[in-house]
Amino acid sequence: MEIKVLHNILEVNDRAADEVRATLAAAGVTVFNLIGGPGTGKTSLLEQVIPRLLDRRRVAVLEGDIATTRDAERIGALGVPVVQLLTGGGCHLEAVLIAKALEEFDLDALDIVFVENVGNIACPAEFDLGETAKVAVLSVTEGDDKPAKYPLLFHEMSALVLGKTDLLSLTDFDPERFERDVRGLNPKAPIFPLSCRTGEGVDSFAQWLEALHEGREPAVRPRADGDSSW
Ligand SMILES: Nc1nc2c(ncn2[C@@H]2O[C@H](COP(=O)(O)OP(=O)(O)OP(=O)(O)O)[C@@H](O)[C@H]2O)c(=O)[nH]1
Ligand SMILES: [Mg+2]
Repeated sequence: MEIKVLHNILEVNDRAADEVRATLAAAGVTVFNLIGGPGTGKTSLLEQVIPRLLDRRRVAVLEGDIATTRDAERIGALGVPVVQLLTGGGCHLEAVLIAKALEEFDLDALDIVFVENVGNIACPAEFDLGETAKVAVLSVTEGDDKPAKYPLLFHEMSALVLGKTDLLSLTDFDPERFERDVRGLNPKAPIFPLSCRTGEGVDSFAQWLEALHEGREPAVRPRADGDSSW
């Protein structure tokens, strides 16, 4: 008897991700997959960035959470289309769910879709969603050791947002050690220190998003000297 083997969940996911990628390419839509632990400031970042894009770009959001529609309500208040994806316990989003959710949007009427992944620094990095770029979202209050302890995300990311810089002086976060660890894992991805409380640093991240959408920036580029404002 021939036993059928489905090799692994990642293989199935990768096939769905390829289909998502093809659909997005045909529609000219750029997708940013925001990944970071619970409470690092992913939704706050979207609340800051989206208003900076809206006079030039048509934006929509897929909100991933285990439970509640709270983040989708926050994004809905910005006046952009949003779909809440509830995993019901799952710790990451998968491409099949993204494919289904994208059917809710008129992709020809969009430029940029943000995916806010489930708050988790480890599992979401393993799953290709067909996105244009993965963006790691960390904050200074989590500690500077997170890249070294959870390396996959930092290998996979095209950019890194380091949020809550307004709180830096209250923490023992060491920017030099952090950057050294990040560069050991990913020599090229730009790092954007910023604060969603003061707005400092948000403009340069928004400019990177647009440049990548327009093809002026590769998904991963070397960090320009003097980029850091911490
Ligand atoms: N001081 C300060 N607080 C911030 C900043 N960004 C976010 N916060 C706060 O951090 C908390 C979590 O922010 P969220 O944006 O909800 O975080 P999240 O990553 O979307 O959280 P989950 O979706 O639950 O994973 C909130 O109380 C925010 O007000 C910042 O730059 N500075
Ligand atoms: Mg959130």
